[in-house]
Amino acid sequence: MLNELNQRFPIPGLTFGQNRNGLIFATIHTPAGTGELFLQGAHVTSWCPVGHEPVLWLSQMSNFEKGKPIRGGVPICFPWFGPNAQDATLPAHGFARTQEWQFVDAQQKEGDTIELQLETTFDPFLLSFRVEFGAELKMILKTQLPQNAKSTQTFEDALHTYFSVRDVRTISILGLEPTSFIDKVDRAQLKSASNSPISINSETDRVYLDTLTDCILNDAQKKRAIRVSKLGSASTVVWNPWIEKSKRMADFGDDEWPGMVCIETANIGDSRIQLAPGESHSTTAVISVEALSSNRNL
Ligand code: TA6
Repeated sequence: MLNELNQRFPIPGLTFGQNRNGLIFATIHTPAGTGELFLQGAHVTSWCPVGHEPVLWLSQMSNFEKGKPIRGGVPICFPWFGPNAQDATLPAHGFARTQEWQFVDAQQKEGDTIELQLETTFDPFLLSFRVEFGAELKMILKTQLPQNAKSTQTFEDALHTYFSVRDVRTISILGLEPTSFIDKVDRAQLKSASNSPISINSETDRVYLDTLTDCILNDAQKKRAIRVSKLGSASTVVWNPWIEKSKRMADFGDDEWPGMVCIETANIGDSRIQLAPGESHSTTAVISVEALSSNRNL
C-alpha cells in the first residue's frame, strides 16, 4: 500500500509512511511549511506554516491505533456531534474519524501548497475531504446524498480543530461576542451573547449558534493570532476541558489542558444539514496565522 501510494502520487514534499500500529499517514514538507494527515479518519494531525510554531495541538497521550480516535489535530465529526441522541453505545462524534478513508488525489498547487483529497462512504452518504497544506490550512468536507437515495437525510458535522496555545488562561477569542450559545457545562442552557471576547478560566464547552463569522484566537504569549474562517458552517464550538475533565480522559494528559483550545467549524443541532437525493453540502474551514506585534490592534 505504501509503495503504491508513493508511486501513485510522486509529488515533491509528499511522502507516505506507516506507524508501528500499521496506520498509514502522509507527511508534507514544502517551502510553505509542514503537515501530516492520517488515512484513518482523514485526520489532519499537524500543520506548521514556515516561520511559525506548530498551529495544531496533539496530545502526548493520543492513541494511534486502528479504530481509536486520535486526540488532537482536526477530528472529522460525522454524521452526529457529541453523543448519539438515540443510542449512547454508539461512538461520540460518529464514525468518520475512526473509519478507513481512501486517498483519491494529490496535487501541487501554487504557493508551495499540496492538496490531498480523500473519500469514504457512510451509507447512504458519500464523503470527500480536501485539505490544502500551504501558507494556510484549508479543509473542505463535502457530503453528498446520491440521486438514488430513498429519502431526504440529515446529519451534523464538525471540523473539530485543536489549536496549540502557550497558556489557555491568557488567550482571547474574538468574533463570537454577539452570539448566543448553548453552555454544555451548565446543563446545556441557552445563554445570551456575552458581548465581549471569550476568555477561558474554567471548563468551557459552548456551542455558538447561527454564526457565520471568522474567529480570531489571540495568543499574546505566542505573539500570534490565528484566524479561523469558514463557509457552510452555522455553528462554532469552543472547548477546553480544564482540570477535572482532562483527568477523566485516558488519551489526554492531566497537565495538557493549558496548552490547547478547540475552535470547531460545525453544523450542530438546529443547524444540522438536510439533503434531498442528489444534493450535497460543503463545510469549509480556512486557518491562517499572523504574527502579533506588541501594539497591534486586531
Ligand atoms: O467539542 C467539544 C466536545 O463535544 C466536548 O464535549 C468533549 O467531549 C470533546 O468534544 C471531545 O470529545 P471526544 O469524543 O473526542 O473525547
